[in-house]
Amino acid sequence: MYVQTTFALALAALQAVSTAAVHQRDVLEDIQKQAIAALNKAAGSENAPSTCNIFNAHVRKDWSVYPITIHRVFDTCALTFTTRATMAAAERKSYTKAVNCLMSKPSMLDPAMVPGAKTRYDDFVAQHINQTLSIHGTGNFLSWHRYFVWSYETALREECHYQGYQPYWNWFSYQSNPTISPVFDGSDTSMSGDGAFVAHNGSVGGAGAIFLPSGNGGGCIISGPFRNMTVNLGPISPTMAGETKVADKFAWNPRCLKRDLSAYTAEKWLVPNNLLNLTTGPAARNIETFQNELQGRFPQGFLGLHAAGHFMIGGDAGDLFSSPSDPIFFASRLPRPRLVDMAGLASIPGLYRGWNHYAFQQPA
Ligand SMILES: [Cu+2]
Repeated sequence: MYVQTTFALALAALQAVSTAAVHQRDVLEDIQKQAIAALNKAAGSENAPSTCNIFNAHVRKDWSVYPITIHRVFDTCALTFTTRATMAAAERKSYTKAVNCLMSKPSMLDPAMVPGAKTRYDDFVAQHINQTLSIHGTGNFLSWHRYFVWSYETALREECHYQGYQPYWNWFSYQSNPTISPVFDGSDTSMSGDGAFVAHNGSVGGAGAIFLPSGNGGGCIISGPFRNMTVNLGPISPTMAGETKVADKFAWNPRCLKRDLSAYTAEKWLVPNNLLNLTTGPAARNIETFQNELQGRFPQGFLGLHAAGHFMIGGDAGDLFSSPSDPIFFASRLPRPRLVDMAGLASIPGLYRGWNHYAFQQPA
Protein backbone atom coordinates (compact mmCIF):
# COMPACT_ATOMS: atom_id res chain seq x y z
CA MET A 1 0.00 0.00 0.00
CA TYR A 2 1.19 3.49 -0.79
CA VAL A 3 1.04 4.74 2.79
CA GLN A 4 2.85 1.78 4.26
CA THR A 5 5.52 1.91 1.62
CA THR A 6 5.99 5.60 2.14
CA PHE A 7 6.26 5.16 5.85
CA ALA A 8 8.64 2.28 5.59
CA LEU A 9 10.99 4.48 3.63
CA ALA A 10 10.54 7.44 5.95
CA LEU A 11 11.07 5.36 9.04
CA ALA A 12 14.14 3.67 7.72
CA ALA A 13 15.60 7.09 7.08
CA LEU A 14 14.57 8.34 10.48
CA GLN A 15 16.05 5.42 12.33
CA ALA A 16 19.33 5.99 10.56
CA VAL A 17 19.62 9.44 12.11
CA SER A 18 21.57 9.55 15.33
CA THR A 19 19.79 10.24 18.60
CA ALA A 20 21.83 13.40 19.10
CA ALA A 21 20.75 14.76 15.75
CA VAL A 22 17.04 14.12 16.13
CA HIS A 23 17.06 15.42 19.68
CA GLN A 24 17.50 18.96 18.39
CA ARG A 25 14.07 18.98 16.80
CA ASP A 26 10.72 17.32 17.01
CA VAL A 27 11.60 13.68 16.60
CA LEU A 28 8.25 12.84 15.07
CA GLU A 29 8.43 15.58 12.50
CA ASP A 30 9.67 13.42 9.64
CA ILE A 31 7.01 10.79 10.22
CA GLN A 32 4.41 13.45 10.54
CA LYS A 33 5.27 15.09 7.26
CA GLN A 34 4.48 11.80 5.64
CA ALA A 35 1.24 11.58 7.60
CA ILE A 36 0.11 14.98 6.41
CA ALA A 37 0.95 14.08 2.84
CA ALA A 38 -1.05 10.88 3.25
CA LEU A 39 -3.94 12.81 4.75
CA ASN A 40 -3.96 15.18 1.82
CA LYS A 41 -4.01 12.24 -0.51
CA ALA A 42 -6.86 10.62 1.44
CA ALA A 43 -8.77 13.89 1.50
CA GLY A 44 -8.81 13.86 -2.27
CA SER A 45 -10.09 10.31 -2.52
CA GLU A 46 -13.69 9.29 -3.03
CA ASN A 47 -13.72 7.73 0.44
CA ALA A 48 -12.67 10.89 2.24
CA PRO A 49 -14.94 11.82 5.14
CA SER A 50 -17.02 14.84 4.19
CA THR A 51 -17.81 16.17 7.65
CA CYS A 52 -14.33 16.05 9.10
CA ASN A 53 -11.20 16.18 7.02
CA ILE A 54 -7.83 17.80 6.75
CA PHE A 55 -9.42 21.01 5.50
CA ASN A 56 -11.84 21.63 8.35
CA ALA A 57 -10.22 19.83 11.29
CA HIS A 58 -9.58 21.84 14.42
CA VAL A 59 -6.05 22.97 15.13
CA ARG A 60 -4.38 22.23 18.44
CA LYS A 61 -1.22 24.24 18.78
CA ASP A 62 2.03 23.60 20.54
CA TRP A 63 2.56 25.85 23.57
CA SER A 64 6.12 26.64 22.67
CA VAL A 65 8.45 25.25 20.05
CA TYR A 66 8.47 22.19 17.79
CA PRO A 67 5.24 23.30 16.20
CA ILE A 68 4.08 20.40 14.07
CA THR A 69 1.48 18.36 15.80
CA ILE A 70 -1.00 15.90 14.48
CA HIS A 71 -3.58 14.06 16.41
CA ARG A 72 -7.30 13.70 16.42
CA VAL A 73 -10.18 14.04 18.80
CA PHE A 74 -12.45 11.14 19.53
CA ASP A 75 -15.74 12.82 18.99
CA THR A 76 -17.40 14.95 16.36
CA CYS A 77 -14.66 16.09 14.07
CA ALA A 78 -12.36 13.15 14.09
CA LEU A 79 -9.15 14.73 12.97
CA THR A 80 -7.14 17.39 14.74
CA PHE A 81 -3.77 18.58 13.63
CA THR A 82 -1.45 21.51 13.56
CA THR A 83 0.97 22.57 10.92
CA ARG A 84 3.70 24.88 12.12
CA ALA A 85 1.23 26.48 14.50
CA THR A 86 2.86 27.74 17.66
CA MET A 87 0.74 29.59 20.19
CA ALA A 88 1.22 33.33 20.35
CA ALA A 89 1.53 34.98 23.76
CA ALA A 90 -2.01 36.34 23.52
CA GLU A 91 -3.36 32.89 22.67
CA ARG A 92 -1.62 31.34 25.69
CA LYS A 93 -3.08 34.01 27.93
CA SER A 94 -6.57 33.51 26.56
CA TYR A 95 -6.24 29.79 27.30
CA THR A 96 -5.13 30.23 30.94
CA LYS A 97 -7.78 32.90 31.39
CA ALA A 98 -10.42 30.39 30.25
CA VAL A 99 -9.06 27.75 32.65
CA ASN A 100 -9.26 30.25 35.51
CA CYS A 101 -12.79 31.06 34.38
CA LEU A 102 -13.74 27.38 34.65
CA MET A 103 -12.28 27.42 38.17
CA SER A 104 -14.49 30.39 39.05
CA LYS A 105 -17.76 28.77 37.99
CA PRO A 106 -19.74 26.58 40.39
CA SER A 107 -19.72 22.81 40.15
CA MET A 108 -22.60 21.12 38.38
CA LEU A 109 -22.22 17.88 40.35
CA ASP A 110 -24.44 16.82 43.23
CA PRO A 111 -22.72 18.07 46.40
CA ALA A 112 -24.16 15.15 48.33
CA MET A 113 -22.25 12.78 46.07
CA VAL A 114 -19.10 14.84 45.45
CA PRO A 115 -18.74 17.33 48.32
CA GLY A 116 -15.20 18.21 47.26
CA ALA A 117 -16.21 19.47 43.81
CA LYS A 118 -16.67 23.19 44.25
CA THR A 119 -15.99 24.46 40.73
CA ARG A 120 -16.63 23.43 37.14
CA TYR A 121 -12.95 22.64 36.90
CA ASP A 122 -13.32 20.28 39.87
CA ASP A 123 -16.05 18.43 37.98
CA PHE A 124 -13.42 17.18 35.55
CA VAL A 125 -11.06 16.17 38.35
CA ALA A 126 -13.93 14.31 40.02
CA GLN A 127 -14.81 12.52 36.80
CA HIS A 128 -11.24 11.27 36.46
CA ILE A 129 -11.16 10.20 40.11
CA ASN A 130 -14.44 8.37 39.74
CA GLN A 131 -13.29 6.30 36.78
CA THR A 132 -9.59 5.93 37.59
CA LEU A 133 -9.58 2.19 38.13
CA SER A 134 -11.31 1.40 34.84
CA ILE A 135 -9.38 3.81 32.58
CA HIS A 136 -5.75 3.08 33.43
CA GLY A 137 -3.89 -0.09 32.60
CA THR A 138 -6.88 -0.97 30.45
CA GLY A 139 -7.74 -1.14 26.77
CA ASN A 140 -9.79 2.05 26.92
CA PHE A 141 -6.94 4.06 28.44
CA LEU A 142 -6.13 6.04 25.31
CA SER A 143 -9.62 6.54 23.92
CA TRP A 144 -11.09 7.57 27.28
CA HIS A 145 -8.46 10.24 27.86
CA ARG A 146 -8.88 11.47 24.32
CA TYR A 147 -12.57 11.97 24.94
CA PHE A 148 -11.86 13.53 28.33
CA VAL A 149 -9.64 16.20 26.78
CA TRP A 150 -12.25 16.91 24.13
CA SER A 151 -14.90 17.36 26.84
CA TYR A 152 -12.69 19.78 28.74
CA GLU A 153 -11.83 21.70 25.58
CA THR A 154 -15.54 21.98 24.80
CA ALA A 155 -16.30 23.32 28.30
CA LEU A 156 -13.60 25.98 27.93
CA ARG A 157 -15.05 27.04 24.60
CA GLU A 158 -18.74 26.88 25.44
CA GLU A 159 -18.74 27.97 29.08
CA CYS A 160 -15.79 30.34 29.17
CA HIS A 161 -15.81 31.77 25.63
CA TYR A 162 -12.39 30.42 24.74
CA GLN A 163 -11.84 30.81 21.02
CA GLY A 164 -8.94 28.40 20.56
CA TYR A 165 -8.41 24.67 21.09
CA GLN A 166 -6.59 22.64 23.71
CA PRO A 167 -2.86 23.48 23.63
CA TYR A 168 -0.23 20.79 23.33
CA TRP A 169 2.77 20.32 25.61
CA ASN A 170 5.57 18.52 23.84
CA TRP A 171 7.10 16.02 26.29
CA PHE A 172 10.23 15.80 24.20
CA SER A 173 11.47 19.34 24.66
CA TYR A 174 13.39 21.04 27.48
CA GLN A 175 14.03 17.66 29.12
CA SER A 176 17.27 18.82 30.75
CA ASN A 177 15.61 21.85 32.34
CA PRO A 178 11.82 22.07 32.19
CA THR A 179 11.82 25.27 34.28
CA ILE A 180 13.06 27.30 31.28
CA SER A 181 10.39 25.90 28.96
CA PRO A 182 7.76 28.46 27.86
CA VAL A 183 5.30 25.99 29.38
CA PHE A 184 6.83 26.14 32.87
CA ASP A 185 8.93 29.32 33.05
CA GLY A 186 6.47 30.93 35.48
CA SER A 187 5.75 33.92 33.25
CA ASP A 188 2.28 35.30 32.57
CA THR A 189 2.29 33.41 29.27
CA SER A 190 3.21 30.07 30.87
CA MET A 191 1.18 27.33 32.57
CA SER A 192 2.85 28.51 35.82
CA GLY A 193 6.25 27.41 37.06
CA ASP A 194 7.78 25.04 39.57
CA GLY A 195 6.63 24.77 43.16
CA ALA A 196 8.51 26.61 45.88
CA PHE A 197 11.41 24.61 47.25
CA VAL A 198 10.41 22.32 50.08
CA ALA A 199 12.95 19.77 51.26
CA HIS A 200 11.53 16.26 50.81
CA ASN A 201 12.73 12.79 49.98
CA GLY A 202 11.64 12.46 46.36
CA SER A 203 8.60 10.66 45.01
CA VAL A 204 7.73 7.05 44.33
CA GLY A 205 6.27 6.26 40.90
CA GLY A 206 5.41 3.08 39.02
CA ALA A 207 2.84 1.81 41.54
CA GLY A 208 5.37 2.22 44.32
CA ALA A 209 8.18 0.44 42.48
CA ILE A 210 10.35 3.30 41.19
CA PHE A 211 12.04 5.92 43.38
CA LEU A 212 12.38 9.36 41.81
CA PRO A 213 14.71 11.90 43.42
CA SER A 214 13.48 15.37 44.37
CA GLY A 215 13.72 18.30 42.01
CA ASN A 216 14.02 21.90 43.19
CA GLY A 217 10.33 22.36 44.04
CA GLY A 218 7.85 20.34 46.05
CA GLY A 219 5.82 23.25 47.44
CA CYS A 220 3.09 25.59 46.23
CA ILE A 221 3.19 27.22 42.83
CA ILE A 222 4.26 30.82 43.29
CA SER A 223 4.32 32.22 39.76
CA GLY A 224 2.23 32.49 36.63
CA PRO A 225 -1.50 32.31 35.94
CA PHE A 226 -2.24 29.55 38.48
CA ARG A 227 -0.23 30.89 41.44
CA ASN A 228 -3.39 31.45 43.50
CA MET A 229 -5.11 28.27 42.47
CA THR A 230 -6.92 26.15 45.04
CA VAL A 231 -7.04 22.39 44.61
CA ASN A 232 -10.18 20.97 46.19
CA LEU A 233 -10.03 17.21 45.59
CA GLY A 234 -7.44 14.55 46.50
CA PRO A 235 -4.74 13.52 47.05
CA ILE A 236 -5.97 9.95 46.88
CA SER A 237 -2.77 8.21 45.90
CA PRO A 238 -0.05 10.76 46.79
CA THR A 239 3.42 9.93 45.51
CA MET A 240 5.55 12.79 46.81
CA ALA A 241 7.18 12.22 50.20
CA GLY A 242 5.33 13.95 53.02
CA GLU A 243 1.94 14.06 51.30
CA THR A 244 -1.05 12.61 53.13
CA LYS A 245 -3.94 10.77 51.55
CA VAL A 246 -7.38 12.35 51.93
CA ALA A 247 -9.98 10.37 53.91
CA ASP A 248 -12.53 9.97 51.12
CA LYS A 249 -11.99 10.15 47.37
CA PHE A 250 -14.62 12.89 46.94
CA ALA A 251 -13.85 14.78 50.16
CA TRP A 252 -13.20 18.54 50.18
CA ASN A 253 -9.53 19.16 50.90
CA PRO A 254 -8.68 22.75 49.88
CA ARG A 255 -4.96 23.43 49.46
CA CYS A 256 -2.48 24.94 47.04
CA LEU A 257 -1.32 23.22 43.87
CA LYS A 258 2.14 21.67 44.26
CA ARG A 259 4.77 20.81 41.68
CA ASP A 260 8.28 19.44 41.68
CA LEU A 261 9.53 19.69 38.10
CA SER A 262 11.96 16.89 37.30
CA ALA A 263 14.71 16.78 34.71
CA TYR A 264 15.62 13.34 36.08
CA THR A 265 12.39 11.77 34.90
CA ALA A 266 12.41 13.60 31.58
CA GLU A 267 16.00 12.75 30.67
CA LYS A 268 15.63 9.13 31.67
CA TRP A 269 12.39 8.23 29.92
CA LEU A 270 11.12 11.04 27.68
CA VAL A 271 13.84 10.43 25.16
CA PRO A 272 13.91 9.85 21.39
CA ASN A 273 14.81 6.16 21.68
CA ASN A 274 11.68 5.42 23.69
CA LEU A 275 9.59 7.48 21.33
CA LEU A 276 10.96 5.71 18.26
CA ASN A 277 10.45 2.36 19.92
CA LEU A 278 6.76 3.20 20.28
CA THR A 279 6.24 4.55 16.81
CA THR A 280 8.51 2.50 14.60
CA GLY A 281 10.33 0.00 16.81
CA PRO A 282 9.50 -3.34 18.45
CA ALA A 283 6.91 -1.79 20.78
CA ALA A 284 4.87 -0.74 17.76
CA ARG A 285 4.44 -4.38 16.74
CA ASN A 286 0.91 -4.49 18.11
CA ILE A 287 -1.40 -2.57 20.40
CA GLU A 288 -0.50 -4.70 23.43
CA THR A 289 3.23 -4.02 23.28
CA PHE A 290 2.50 -0.39 22.42
CA GLN A 291 0.28 0.07 25.47
CA ASN A 292 2.67 -1.74 27.79
CA GLU A 293 5.61 0.33 26.69
CA LEU A 294 3.63 3.56 26.87
CA GLN A 295 2.17 2.80 30.29
CA GLY A 296 5.36 1.37 31.74
CA ARG A 297 6.87 -1.90 32.92
CA PHE A 298 7.13 -1.00 36.55
CA PRO A 299 8.57 -4.23 38.01
CA GLN A 300 11.49 -3.82 35.61
CA GLY A 301 12.02 -0.21 36.69
CA PHE A 302 10.75 1.21 33.39
CA LEU A 303 8.43 4.12 34.15
CA GLY A 304 7.21 4.50 30.56
CA LEU A 305 6.40 7.68 28.72
CA HIS A 306 2.97 8.19 30.22
CA ALA A 307 4.03 8.09 33.85
CA ALA A 308 7.24 9.97 33.04
CA GLY A 309 5.06 12.81 31.76
CA HIS A 310 3.26 12.86 35.10
CA PHE A 311 6.44 12.80 37.14
CA MET A 312 8.24 15.38 35.05
CA ILE A 313 5.69 17.70 36.69
CA GLY A 314 5.57 15.95 40.07
CA GLY A 315 3.56 17.01 43.11
CA ASP A 316 -0.19 16.75 42.57
CA ALA A 317 0.33 15.56 38.99
CA GLY A 318 1.83 12.32 40.32
CA ASP A 319 -1.47 11.15 41.81
CA LEU A 320 -3.06 8.45 39.65
CA PHE A 321 -6.55 9.53 40.70
CA SER A 322 -6.47 13.32 41.10
CA SER A 323 -3.67 14.28 38.68
CA PRO A 324 -6.04 16.50 36.60
CA SER A 325 -5.87 18.85 39.60
CA ASP A 326 -2.90 20.35 37.78
CA PRO A 327 -4.14 22.20 34.66
CA ILE A 328 -1.10 21.04 32.70
CA PHE A 329 -2.74 17.58 32.76
CA PHE A 330 -4.87 18.38 29.70
CA ALA A 331 -1.99 19.66 27.58
CA SER A 332 0.01 16.67 28.78
CA ARG A 333 -2.53 14.19 27.37
CA LEU A 334 -1.96 15.21 23.78
CA PRO A 335 1.41 13.60 23.03
CA ARG A 336 -0.25 10.23 23.54
CA PRO A 337 -2.89 10.42 20.80
CA ARG A 338 -0.20 11.82 18.60
CA LEU A 339 1.97 8.79 19.28
CA VAL A 340 -0.97 6.50 18.67
CA ASP A 341 -1.70 8.14 15.36
CA MET A 342 1.88 7.90 14.23
CA ALA A 343 2.20 4.30 15.32
CA GLY A 344 -1.13 3.51 13.72
CA LEU A 345 0.02 4.89 10.43
CA ALA A 346 3.45 3.44 10.63
CA SER A 347 3.54 0.12 12.32
CA ILE A 348 0.51 -1.38 13.98
CA PRO A 349 -1.65 -3.30 11.51
CA GLY A 350 -5.31 -2.73 12.16
CA LEU A 351 -4.92 0.16 14.58
CA TYR A 352 -6.58 2.18 11.90
CA ARG A 353 -8.42 -0.23 9.71
CA GLY A 354 -8.54 0.38 6.01
CA TRP A 355 -6.71 3.65 5.67
CA ASN A 356 -8.46 4.64 2.48
CA HIS A 357 -11.90 4.00 3.93
CA TYR A 358 -11.53 5.24 7.44
CA ALA A 359 -8.73 7.80 7.33
CA PHE A 360 -7.77 8.03 10.99
CA GLN A 361 -10.93 6.65 12.48
CA GLN A 362 -10.33 4.19 15.28
CA PRO A 363 -11.25 0.54 14.90
CA ALA A 364 -14.68 -0.37 16.19
CU1 LIG B 1 -5.79 9.34 33.69
